[in-house]
Amino acid sequence: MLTWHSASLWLVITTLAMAATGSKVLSENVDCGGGSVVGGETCQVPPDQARYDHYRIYNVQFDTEEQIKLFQKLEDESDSLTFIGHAREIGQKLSILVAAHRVADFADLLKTYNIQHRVLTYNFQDKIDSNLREVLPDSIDPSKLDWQHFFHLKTIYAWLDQTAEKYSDRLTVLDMGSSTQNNRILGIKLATNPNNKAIFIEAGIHAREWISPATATYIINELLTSQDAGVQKLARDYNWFVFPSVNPDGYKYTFEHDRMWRKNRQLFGTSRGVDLNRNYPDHWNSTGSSSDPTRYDYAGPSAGSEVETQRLIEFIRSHAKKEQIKTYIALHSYSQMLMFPYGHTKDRVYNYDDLQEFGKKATAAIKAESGRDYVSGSLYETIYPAGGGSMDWAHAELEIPIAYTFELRGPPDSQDLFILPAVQIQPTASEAFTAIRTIVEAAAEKGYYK
Ligand code: 0X9
Ligand code: ZN
Repeated sequence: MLTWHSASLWLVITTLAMAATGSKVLSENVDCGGGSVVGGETCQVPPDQARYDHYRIYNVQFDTEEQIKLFQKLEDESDSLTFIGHAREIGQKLSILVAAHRVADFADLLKTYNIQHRVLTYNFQDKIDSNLREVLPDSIDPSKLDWQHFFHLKTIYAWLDQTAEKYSDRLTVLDMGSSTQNNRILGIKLATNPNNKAIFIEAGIHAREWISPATATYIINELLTSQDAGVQKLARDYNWFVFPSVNPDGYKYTFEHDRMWRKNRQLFGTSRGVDLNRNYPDHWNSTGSSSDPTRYDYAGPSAGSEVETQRLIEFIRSHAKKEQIKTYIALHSYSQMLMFPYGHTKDRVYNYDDLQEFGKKATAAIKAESGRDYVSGSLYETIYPAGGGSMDWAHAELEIPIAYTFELRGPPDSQDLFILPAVQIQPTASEAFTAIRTIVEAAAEKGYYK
């Protein structure tokens, strides 16, 4: 008879052997969660998926310096609290995803230090479950791609191919190369006139921000099919480069294993991932990023260390001048913001006044269209200091004068964080496109595309 000790030793040995050979866990002798070990076909191996059952979202407000210091320390020392932003100033509100096993302890802390707060969500897994029901299977025909559902990378890429075939006079699929895990980084070029100035749109650098790739495909579709004379003019007068998923490994991982994954999937010993929006060679690792691979904002071992960063840098370097790229747009979520450089300092870019003016016009256009409030300003002033971002790099190194980063829906006190319900895809993408159109038209008036 096996004793408890020898049984667990057996488990350790088999597990190690399986890990070493990379073999799959077998369906026999598996504890399926009911506590009893069953064998054979009656028991399914649970999928390797992160779960967020009974995780809560708290929205806290800081009224004293002491509270701010306390929460800065808390963010540093805890990996079971996911801060959406950092504790920085009095009056600031901040959302924090609290792991189920920390709820009591966290609630006690709020009480002890008299911190104003609201619970936005009691069971974050519910939000994820409904969101996953809004994904169409990766086996669907790409012609079924719409803006009422979310789509796997495979479907998005098949849709790019199919659309390029349909509009072969204007549209070509471009390949930046492969990611860390050998997924392609595909995008499109929409061009009607080689002399046009060009606009570059980067989406999906943060894996969990699914509204970003969805907005990218929406924009491509609008530019091709809209009956609006203004949109048709935009498609005619400018050439467009749109890359819906510049972090394809991360995007796939959010569908298969962890809906909340943000970084790429590069391996660093026991943990994975570089925040690709901290990895660019512009004030790299100077502020608002981490040198610790376990953190969500890990800047990487060196500037431009990541394959995905290198592919994008090479692409922009070789196309910016030749294709006259004058506008760089990075799509993120959430918080409803429209931001321009710099990210690393409160110093102002040479065209600060223009970027501020176009940003204000764009947010007013969003307000008029949907009633949504977006805040605009320099990145440093609007969200938080952050160095090594793609937009700052494009503006600084390649002198692309019009550069913006969007934080799309939901609002700063969203109950779902990055898990935007699919009914919001169409209106979110539409208002983002309206904002881009407003920026481009305003910049054209000021002579930026001469
Ligand atoms: O932290 C980020 O990278 C962005 N926010 S998000 O919640 N989408 O992760 C803010 C943009 C920082 N960007 C640059 N410094 N360019
Ligand atoms: Zn982001």
